[in-house]
Amino acid sequence: MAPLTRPARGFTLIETALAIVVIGVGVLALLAAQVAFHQQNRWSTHASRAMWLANEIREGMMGLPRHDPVTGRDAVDRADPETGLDQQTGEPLWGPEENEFSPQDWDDLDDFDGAILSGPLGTGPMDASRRVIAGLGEWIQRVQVFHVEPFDLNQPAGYFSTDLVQVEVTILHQPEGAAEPVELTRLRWLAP
Ligand SMILES: [Ca+2]
Ligand SMILES: [Ca+2]
Repeated sequence: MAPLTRPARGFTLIETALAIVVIGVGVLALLAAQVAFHQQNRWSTHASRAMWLANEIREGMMGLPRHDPVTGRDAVDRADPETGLDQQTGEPLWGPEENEFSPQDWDDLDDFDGAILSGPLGTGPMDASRRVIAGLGEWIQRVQVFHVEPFDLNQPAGYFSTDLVQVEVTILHQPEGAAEPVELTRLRWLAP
């Protein structure tokens, strides 16, 4: 009598198809997880770089006086609080003085107001010693300096109308080809 042996049997078409589906789903899930990981990683790299760039400005402004070392407190009495212009001559009293052309010349807090240190334009971003940082052409630092009300630090006050000066640095990122920059972080502090 012939031994009872089961005939050799391969995988059916359905089994093979099922296996392919199961493996396929697994691979897709792995790929999706990897993409999510890279996005998360890129976001946290961007977030920490943005905070670093904001802090470079903060460090660079440390120790600056509220009034220009040459013109002193003259502006306090002469300025129109609405416009920041000299009430008699119409000259601007807020911002860089007339002989201050580049960030290296800025020597008081309001000289930084309105500064846009832009990688795409080649004027930034700037480090604490006011040099353009190489290789960060997609980054922009925007600086605003303004007086605030003593009883509400979120409330901007007229030019030279209070003793409290607030600085706000906004960091934007604009990848090559993007139409608009995206704001990544904002750092605000009261000048000491
Ligand atoms: Ca100034
Ligand atoms: Ca100045």
